[in-house]
Amino acid sequence: SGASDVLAFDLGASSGRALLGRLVDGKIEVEELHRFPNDPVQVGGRLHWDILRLYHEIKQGLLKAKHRGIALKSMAIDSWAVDFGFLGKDGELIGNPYHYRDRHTEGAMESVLERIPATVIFARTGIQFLPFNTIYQLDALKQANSPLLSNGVRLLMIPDLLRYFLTGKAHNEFTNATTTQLFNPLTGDWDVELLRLLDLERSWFGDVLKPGQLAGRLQPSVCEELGVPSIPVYAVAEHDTGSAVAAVPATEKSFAYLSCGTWSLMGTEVDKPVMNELAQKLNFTNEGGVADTFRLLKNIMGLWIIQECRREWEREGKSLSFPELVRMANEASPFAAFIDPDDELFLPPGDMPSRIAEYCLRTGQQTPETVGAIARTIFESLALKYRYVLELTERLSGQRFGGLHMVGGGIQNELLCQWTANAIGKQVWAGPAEGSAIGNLAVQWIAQGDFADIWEARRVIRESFPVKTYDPEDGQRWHEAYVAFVKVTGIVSV
Ligand code: ADP
Ligand code: LRH
Repeated sequence: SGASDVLAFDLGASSGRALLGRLVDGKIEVEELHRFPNDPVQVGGRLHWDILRLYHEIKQGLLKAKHRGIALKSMAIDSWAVDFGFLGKDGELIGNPYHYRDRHTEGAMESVLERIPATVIFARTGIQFLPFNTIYQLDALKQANSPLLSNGVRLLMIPDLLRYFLTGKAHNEFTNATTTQLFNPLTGDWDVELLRLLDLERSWFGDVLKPGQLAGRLQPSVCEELGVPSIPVYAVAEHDTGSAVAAVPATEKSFAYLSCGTWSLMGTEVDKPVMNELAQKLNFTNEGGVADTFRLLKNIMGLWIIQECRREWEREGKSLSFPELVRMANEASPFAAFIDPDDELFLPPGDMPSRIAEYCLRTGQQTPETVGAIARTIFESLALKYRYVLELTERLSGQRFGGLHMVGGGIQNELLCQWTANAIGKQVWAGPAEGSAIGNLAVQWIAQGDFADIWEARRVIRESFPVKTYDPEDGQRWHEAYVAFVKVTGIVSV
């Protein structure tokens, strides 16, 4: 066991995992100590986090480290953005947090935008308009007279909440705070004016920790229960996308990335948020990052669509692995149909094959019928949408990128990586797959002085994990496909 052993918990939509990180001879070694499901639970038509089970799994991860004789120096948690829980005045969690894919936010964004112009919200936050942002979830709760709001005294984002269970200390963390669309990156604080306009309590929101700040230590009751020492718990980039981008093994200061998991997040890292009219019009976001950077990026629906197809096929009795789906897609015929992955049809959980059929019908296309044809339509359409968003990123940032860094579990889909290179006509550099967890580890090491800064961390990540290069092929064919894709989907071409 080394002096540099740190533990990262990364709670993704496809699973949660505990990754042990260790520095050996100037390189990072990782080991997955624990992996566990993170399935939302539907109750009475509402979709919830299974938050206490996740807390239980975090404790299991700590126990596994203990049983392996590992003396952890610290730990940290990251997860997806926008979701939150409320503490009551007794300091206890009120209810199970809602999952952002719950339908209770339907119409909430439109309703808020009738009261507050989009330009005002964007000028104060720089955050893209997504119907499930915390701001709209809160407004939906407000309109429904939710007891959460009448009894809640403190709002904690999911990693804030789990960190609170571990340490007894309630803080908000910066990267996640920005995703609420209630945080002002120009003042570096919660936006009191937006809170006032929406009649939300300023006192729900606490002091904001930056990634790398010490958040607390395991509290006595936890140490006693598990029989472990009181290790430090750090605030890292607790927004998983923030951690994923921290782990991009870039050498150049200005680079394009695609964090490829349940969501596809594509953009570039900037020193200052880009909050002009064009950014708002293209619905780009400026999420807080590590080392005082921002992520100028756009959400793309991502592999969620194939995940949900797979779930549907499973319900029908067809059990298919991701590698099988990739193989079947490869055998199907090319460019048979296109979808816009970001059509709102695909946001809620449900029967995706039927929704794809519905989309094709609506747009006058032949419906892909077989599993392979459906999977191919999804992967090709994602690759084509990546080209679109990469071009927007270049236009907005005034940069030309030599290639695209891909991180996240989706890079195990080599067909998607190759098609992405083909669609964008540039090299793709894929790795590491556990981007978020590795970014989480890296920020802990920066905090402890093992790395001087994020750039040293990125260099070590590059030297520690394989990065696979994909050269673009079939340029002409993919360009023709792009033209067809733009026409069918009706997305405005740049
Ligand atoms: P998240 O962190 O959002 O839960 P991940 O980054 O773990 O997601 O990525 C999960 C996705 O990666 C899956 O939806 C799947 O599409 C893809 N994936 C994972 N493993 C493989 C594999 N062996 N082959 C192809 N695709 C894979
Ligand atoms: C990716 C992610 C993304 C958010 C979404 C809710 O996991 O955090 O950055 O927009 O989930």
